[in-house]
Amino acid sequence: MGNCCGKSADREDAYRVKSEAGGAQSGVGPPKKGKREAVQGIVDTALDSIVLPSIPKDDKVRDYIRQAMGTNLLFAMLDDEARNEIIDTMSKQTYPAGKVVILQGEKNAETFYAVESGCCEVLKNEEAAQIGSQVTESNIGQRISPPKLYPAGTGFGELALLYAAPRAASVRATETSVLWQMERSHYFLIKRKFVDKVNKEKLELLDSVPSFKSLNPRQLDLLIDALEPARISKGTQILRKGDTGDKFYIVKTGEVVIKIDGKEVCKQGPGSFFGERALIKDDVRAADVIATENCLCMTLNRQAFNDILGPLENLWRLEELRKVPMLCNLKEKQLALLAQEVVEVEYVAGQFVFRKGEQGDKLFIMEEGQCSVIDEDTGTELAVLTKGQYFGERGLMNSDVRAASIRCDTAVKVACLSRRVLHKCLGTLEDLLYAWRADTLANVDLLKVLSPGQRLQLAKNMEVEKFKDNEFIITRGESGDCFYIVESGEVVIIGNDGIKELVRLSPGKFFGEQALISNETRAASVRAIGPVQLLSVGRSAFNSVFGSLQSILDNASSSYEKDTSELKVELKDLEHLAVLGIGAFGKVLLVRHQGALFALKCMSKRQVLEKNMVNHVKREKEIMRALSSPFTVNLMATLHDEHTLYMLMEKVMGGEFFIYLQSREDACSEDEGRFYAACVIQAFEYMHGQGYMYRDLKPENLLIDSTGYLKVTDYGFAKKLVTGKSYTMCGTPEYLAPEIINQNGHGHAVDWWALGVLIFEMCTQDTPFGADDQMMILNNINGVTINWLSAKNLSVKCKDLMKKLLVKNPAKRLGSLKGGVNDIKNHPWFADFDWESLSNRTYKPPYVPHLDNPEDTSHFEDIPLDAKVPGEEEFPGSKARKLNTNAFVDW
Ligand code: ISQ
Repeated sequence: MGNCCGKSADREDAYRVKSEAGGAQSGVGPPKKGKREAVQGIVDTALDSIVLPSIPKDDKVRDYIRQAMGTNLLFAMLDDEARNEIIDTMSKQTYPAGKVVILQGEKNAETFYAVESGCCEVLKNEEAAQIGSQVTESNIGQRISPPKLYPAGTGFGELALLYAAPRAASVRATETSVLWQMERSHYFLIKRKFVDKVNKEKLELLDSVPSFKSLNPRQLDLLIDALEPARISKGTQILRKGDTGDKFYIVKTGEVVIKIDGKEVCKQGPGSFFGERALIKDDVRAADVIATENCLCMTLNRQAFNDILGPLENLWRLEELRKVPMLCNLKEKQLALLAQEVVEVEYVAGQFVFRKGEQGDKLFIMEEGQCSVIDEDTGTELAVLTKGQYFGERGLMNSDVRAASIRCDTAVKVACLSRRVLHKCLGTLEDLLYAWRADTLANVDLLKVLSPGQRLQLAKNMEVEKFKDNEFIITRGESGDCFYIVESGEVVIIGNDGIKELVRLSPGKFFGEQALISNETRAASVRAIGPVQLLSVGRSAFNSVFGSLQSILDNASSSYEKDTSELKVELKDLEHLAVLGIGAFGKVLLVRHQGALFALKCMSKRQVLEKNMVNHVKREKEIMRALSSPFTVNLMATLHDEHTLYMLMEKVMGGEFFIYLQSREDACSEDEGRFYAACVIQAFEYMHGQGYMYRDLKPENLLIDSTGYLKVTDYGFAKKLVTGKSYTMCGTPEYLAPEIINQNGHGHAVDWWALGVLIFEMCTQDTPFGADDQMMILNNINGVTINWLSAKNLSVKCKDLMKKLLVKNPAKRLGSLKGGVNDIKNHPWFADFDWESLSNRTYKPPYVPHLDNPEDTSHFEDIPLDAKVPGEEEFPGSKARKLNTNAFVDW
């Protein structure tokens, strides 16, 4: 696959591995290209070990270097301070005429060169580039046409500052040349410090705005990306009294003067802001604002704000709704929906919001002013209500006879939510309760085999059972036939000694699920801690609705649903049947274990260590362990022996999607592309929901299962990200999002960018940013220069979706806005797509691989079991070196 099974690249079209294309089903179609290798830069965690040297140089040299950095995208974002800092680190080297600076194919290159004096020329050995053989000084090749020279004040080799790609061509000094070298680690650290500084400044600016006080750190992070810099020159009128506007300004540097009717009200400097009301509604500007100096402002417009977080006033209301116990189980999106529907009602002092004895069906939240809760019969004041407090919540459940009156002590504004609106948005609270229970059931491994509809049905069939403090719910040794979910309160599982508390289970947790399959003897006792409410369902009740769970599990089309935590596997029990894939440091085999078939990924410890991939494979293991979905390849077990690491996975027998696409004569139709994109969206929705971003989407990392559905594999670059951003440069060049290339910090939005690239590639057999060399690809991505010519026959809707995914600013990209993945699922391109049937796998896939039997490997390349792993020859003499396998003790 992409990383494990791709041969390392070493030529111009560098990261493509040409010989592997075609595979089992090469057909006619356009010229085949090889698989694309993933790349990786410095990982975040290595920052602390980087030491920055300071090498003196005079101003003239600094000017040359600055000129060489020029407008290159890698330096474009840096300010003068950061540029100077990086120039400080550069070291000097003099090359006599004819000396080679860079050798084509060189791996692990890390240096950018700036020419102070002399000149260098580019040379290329085309033949070596074609067949991937080694270039040396003696077969260095010819000048390229047109010739490319690097005179004083220019620079070359900048790709190496991003990641370790083999050098695309050689560079040799044509005369004595003085070059200054910049190292990747120094560039990375300075860039990182710079980005941190910029983001910190932006955060401080946002933090100082009172209206944003209710925003949480995640929301503020999102806004950081939406802030747009605006350089305003001295004398410019920024706002004009009486104009309407939708832009909010924060002054970062410079000064503005605020004037009303020509009279100066005040002058404001850095940190001040104006136009705040424009974020809520079209603001009729109340004053003139004029720049008295050149200013740098950060601006935010209402549309961007609303797309990202929704209306500002709703955010505050959402926070308030969350405090109402009856609504606290609702999901973020449901609360957001309600917040939108809340209406504001105003009362004057002395007016009653409601009176004792009236029928009520509304919840109220105080927004402004003060009310008293009074018992009119006795004339007593029971409580005082101010901003943020709520009342009348029982009216949401059923018509409530108000137990007291609410009288306004001052003018009052309340936010009001009625039962009718709640029902309209989300259904009855009873429905919501069932939905919540169904969600909980989705966490039970054994029940993942049920469709969402079946889980809802089960939720409705569950009984409520109440237990008192200390009461035993289950006793060890008794035979049980009931499965339980904790709905409220807490229970404790007790150890074999009958005393030791093993674990406490809070609402949403469950126990006893094996009882749904067989009359299990309870392995432990479970006791209530305080009053507890449980939901239960017995096996016979379950069977009467759904039939036996065991037979549902047996009939499930793939093995992902099975609880494999108890799969005890020993290497000697695995029968090797065939090779499914082969690559840089291992093979994937089809194996049999106790009659069941699996895929076994085998990775040489030596190769993993020597290629510095220890963290990569460990991360892949941890993430695969954490994930389990029909749209991801699921891990059953990990094993290792003296030389090899193993990952036992479910088998996916329809072949690699990359090979399937290559074998087609034409691009996918939009219907076909839509289905495959939908599988990836389901996978990402699940992964993102678990907090993981994937970061290496490409056809090479997708497998077709026996039913024709796609599964995502290869998790070496996936990462859990709850808040904040990641800075590690990784992925596959053609699929990299701009924020990865710019190293500005990236999050889940990179996967939605990659989805845009995938849709383009599936539907055009071309890539949107493709170019002859990698730096050009990266420049195309950075400038969002899309090759629309290749997509000219695609529908307007398809192009519109791609345009909305291939948006440079991650904060404005579809999938990352307030509607999340639903914005993609609801895009017109998916208008007639049946998402429900995709998730319950009744959707008819466009292509179902023909498989004669479960062991049929005809969709994979025919590789003998004893085939050599290509990477083995890459480290000559490495076999003689002693291997330190300590790195794998926890495998
Ligand atoms: C088949 N099934 C599961 C995983 C795989 C990984 C690589 C190649 C083939 C595979």
